[in-house]
Amino acid sequence: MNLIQWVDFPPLGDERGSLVALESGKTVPFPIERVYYLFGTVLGVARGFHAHKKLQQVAVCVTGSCRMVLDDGERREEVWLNSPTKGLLIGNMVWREMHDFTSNCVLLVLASEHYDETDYIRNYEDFLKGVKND
Ligand code: T46
Repeated sequence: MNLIQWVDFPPLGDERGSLVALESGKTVPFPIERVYYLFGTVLGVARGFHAHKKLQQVAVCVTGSCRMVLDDGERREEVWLNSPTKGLLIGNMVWREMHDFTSNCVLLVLASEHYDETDYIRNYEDFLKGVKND
């Protein structure tokens, strides 16, 4: 399976502008239990640096851009999130880092579970051990 998996959000546009609908289990491939967004990010400051044991997410930059690094313990790839019509699917047991946020970036994240700090793996060595035991 590809490490980088995009989810397309077709814009429903007309002469007034564009609209994107995000539907649980349809445009988004899991039931959405939580939505959060990152904004007011500080230039030069990176975020993330963790993996999740169970959580699946789709991240979409609704405005601005950032660079997302994904790492499954064997492969490390990076992509730019810079379109409100393209979401990045981030599976469980994938290390993620977010870099180079533009000052206007709003990163919307759709999550398959409620917030649970015990689902986070925040140490890279622990993540690699977890991947091997999976
Ligand atoms: C992820 C990337 C893309 C909550 O209380 N509830 C929440 O739903 C979330 C997401 C965070 N928090 C608290 C936990 C921390 O005290 O908000 C604070 C900042 O969270 P964190 O340092 O984990 O933020 P990021 O930007 O490093 O990571 C976040 C998500 O936590 C993570 O799941 O995949 O965005």
